[in-house]
Amino acid sequence: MESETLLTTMHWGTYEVSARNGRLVSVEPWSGDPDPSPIGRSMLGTVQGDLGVSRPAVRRGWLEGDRSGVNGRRGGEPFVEVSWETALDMVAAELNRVRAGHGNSAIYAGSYGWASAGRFHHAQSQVHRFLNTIGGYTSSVLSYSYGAAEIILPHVLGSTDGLTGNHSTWDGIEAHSELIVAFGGLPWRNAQIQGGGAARHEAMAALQKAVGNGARLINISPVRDDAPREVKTEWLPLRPNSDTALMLALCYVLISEGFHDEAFLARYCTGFEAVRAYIMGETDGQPKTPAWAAGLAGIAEDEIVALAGAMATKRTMLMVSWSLQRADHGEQPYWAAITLAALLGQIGLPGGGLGFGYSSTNGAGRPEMGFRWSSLPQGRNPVKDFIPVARMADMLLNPGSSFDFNGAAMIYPDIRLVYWAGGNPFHHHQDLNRLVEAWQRPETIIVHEPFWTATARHADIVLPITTPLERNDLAFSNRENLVVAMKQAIDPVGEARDDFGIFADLSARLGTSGAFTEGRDADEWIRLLYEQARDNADTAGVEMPSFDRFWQDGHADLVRQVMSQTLLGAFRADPEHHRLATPSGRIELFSATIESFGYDDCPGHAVWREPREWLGSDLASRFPLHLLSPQPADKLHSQYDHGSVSRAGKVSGRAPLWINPQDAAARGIADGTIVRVFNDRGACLAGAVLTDGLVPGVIQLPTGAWFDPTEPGYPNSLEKHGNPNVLTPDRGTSRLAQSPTCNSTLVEVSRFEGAIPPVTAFDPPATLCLADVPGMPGAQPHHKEA
Ligand SMILES: Nc1nc2c(c(=O)[nH]1)N[C@H]1C(S)=C(S)[C@@H](COP(=O)(O)OP(=O)(O)OC[C@H]3O[C@@H](n4cnc5c(=O)[nH]c(N)nc54)[C@H](O)[C@@H]3O)O[C@H]1N2
Ligand SMILES: Nc1nc2c(c(=O)[nH]1)N[C@H]1C(S)=C(S)[C@@H](COP(=O)(O)OP(=O)(O)OC[C@H]3O[C@@H](n4cnc5c(=O)[nH]c(N)nc54)[C@H](O)[C@@H]3O)O[C@H]1N2
Ligand SMILES: [Mo]
Repeated sequence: MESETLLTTMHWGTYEVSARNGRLVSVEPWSGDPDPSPIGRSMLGTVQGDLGVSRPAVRRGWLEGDRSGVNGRRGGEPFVEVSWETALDMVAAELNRVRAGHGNSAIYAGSYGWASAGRFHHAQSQVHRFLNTIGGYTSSVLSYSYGAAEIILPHVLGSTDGLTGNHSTWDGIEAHSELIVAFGGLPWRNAQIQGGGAARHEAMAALQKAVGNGARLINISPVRDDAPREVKTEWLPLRPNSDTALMLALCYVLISEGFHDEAFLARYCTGFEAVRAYIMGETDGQPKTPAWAAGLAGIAEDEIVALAGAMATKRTMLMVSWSLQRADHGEQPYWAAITLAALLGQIGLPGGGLGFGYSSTNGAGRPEMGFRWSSLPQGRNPVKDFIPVARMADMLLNPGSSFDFNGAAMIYPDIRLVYWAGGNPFHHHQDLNRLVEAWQRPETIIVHEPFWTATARHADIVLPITTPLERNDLAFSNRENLVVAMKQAIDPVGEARDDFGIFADLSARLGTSGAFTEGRDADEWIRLLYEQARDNADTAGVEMPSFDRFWQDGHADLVRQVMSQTLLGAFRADPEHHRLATPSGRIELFSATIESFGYDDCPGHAVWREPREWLGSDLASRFPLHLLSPQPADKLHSQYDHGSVSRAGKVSGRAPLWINPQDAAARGIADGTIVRVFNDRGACLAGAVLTDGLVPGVIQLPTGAWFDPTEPGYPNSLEKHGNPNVLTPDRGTSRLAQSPTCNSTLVEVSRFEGAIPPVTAFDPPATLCLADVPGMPGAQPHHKEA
């Protein structure tokens, strides 16, 4: 085959990919990207490397009849390779057995995860659509990213605008902001990513422009490096999880100095009186003074007073990162930030007000395209059971038990079969030792994966999946005006197939082929999705070329119609005609709805509730370091951790643990020391990196190292690679949102003594062929089918 260069899109960027004689030879950033991400290079050497799942594989114990789960040791047994025919027959039979015996709600297929960019081969859409055609499944709601925000914001602002889209655009910030206060900072590393595909990385240029125009930028975070790259920033270090206390104290200063905007509060908000009485200490006897907050946040009293003064006298934009709500009582910093912004009275003005996640991805602050992209229709799920996504291990461990969620009393369904396509729960879930235990409960676990990740290793049936380079697809993503024809660059690796093809064949076995495929093959679906997007674009006055023209050109650059917007600008201009979708139609600083739920951990207005785990709690006497586990700079979550870009950042093969020199010296730790990080939930190894860019008492271990326990399949063995989720708590934010709290974790760190166990996460698992399993009927020779 001759050499060919094609364009492809990943969540971290758009790349020019070349293959020669069937081998991938280069991955270079697309020339149109002003600030490309290096992550793309990690596809070289991995997509066609030895960690790909090459044939369908079945856990040996499962093949031998182990369905009890309790005695099974998922994660600790070898796999037996089988033919596609055998594997698909097994999957179809299991789906039928579980459906017939327990009903479709016994199938859990929330299947959370990012999978790959590409509209058609979106794994979650595929698995949901397939299961909906056969009677449905227990689903999940919310995300690990911003679950607490997804629940609190609609109560307070009437929607999630300003969280996942419809942010105030950068142009207004560049032109008007005089002060930008960034809670959780604005790290460049996270703005590399755009879900569904990144094209032009522009977030950092926008920040540079805003600061170049004279805006003062303050990074309020325990970590100095949360400042954006190459932008003049002041650092106001604070104790993790204390932002709510700081925000309430800023409100206190505004009120006691008479700086709060009474006209704004009267016209656009309800419930100011209730939250005012709380802030001033009238309801609980504790005024939320700067002195009070200083003791909690570790920021000097006069700095809090000065910051409040600056906010009140300048056009001030509050930027709150998503990370703040991934913590105990994570609803509160968001509600408190809205309360603070309402007191400042600049909501709806360009360069003022607030927004969430400005550099949590590349998209925030870029104008919307003004029309909807199309996506694969998922159909209707007849099963009504669902969970908030992060309650997954709880559900598996406690079938039939009850829990509260956003005003509802809920019951966990009894799950017998788990189906996962496009996610890595052994990356994303908290308290992985608890998950190892919970994961033994179901009768059957089916996973679709391109690579031997921990989730694949903990499955009963693993089906090998292509990466985007091995199939045709189509990329369009929110707030990007580039549409990419993601053409297949190489042959599928081993016997890998795409999720769609697998579900099409399963549908044929289950008699639902017509409903699932609607008679279309993958290329016909891609053309249809493009035509639908083109119709939507056309209605909004945006021109897209014909499909054939587009496919021939390889991409299309669209003209933006919307250029500028301000969050809640229309509401500010005319609150009667642009009522918010809250009960009062206004910003609810007090919510009678939330108050009526009667939750002590989330009452009717923003409050300070001490986190169950933080530097202020008793537990800190045993575990005196607060662990933050942010997103990794050199990859997306766990994806391509085995690639060159991620491996270059490891310390003796382990994830890098940032620690202050003061904390390190007290423990005899030097740069490069292999350390043991531990608490009552688990322990992992990591490689120390000394930096004074962290406040003492705080350490940082990014997520993404492939889970690598010393004794796979058994909880509480030492994790060798530096996966922070063996340490994080599996607790909901509150009874309101039940969302993840990974950023509320206490640990201790010590030098690791003794022989350092090697990392084995990057060794492919042992696989046998069917003929090697004694007593198995239908034994087949171990070779590729014709
Ligand atoms: N401690 C801690 N934990 C966290 C977080 C944190 O801040 N701290 N952050 C959380 C957040 S915000 C998130 S979003 C989650 C992310 O968690 P996940 O989204 O589960 O993580 P990924 O590593 O992106 O997993 C995607 C998987 O899909 C596979 N894949 C890729 N393409 C395809 C495909 O076409 N088909 C199939 N079937 N599979 C495919 C990849 O190989 C990969 O294994 O992690 C959460 N966990
Ligand atoms: N390179 C890269 N970028 C990514 C991802 C990735 O995996 N890799 N994942 C993407 C995804 S799915 C998501 S959801 C977003 C997440 O985006 P974010 O939630 O914004 O990202 P994090 O890296 O978890 O946290 C940002 C910073 O918040 C700070 N922080 C933590 N706790 C506190 C606190 O209590 N108070 C304050 N003030 N600061 C705190 C930490 O120092 C951390 O560096 O990132 C996206 N971007
Ligand atoms: Mo996320």
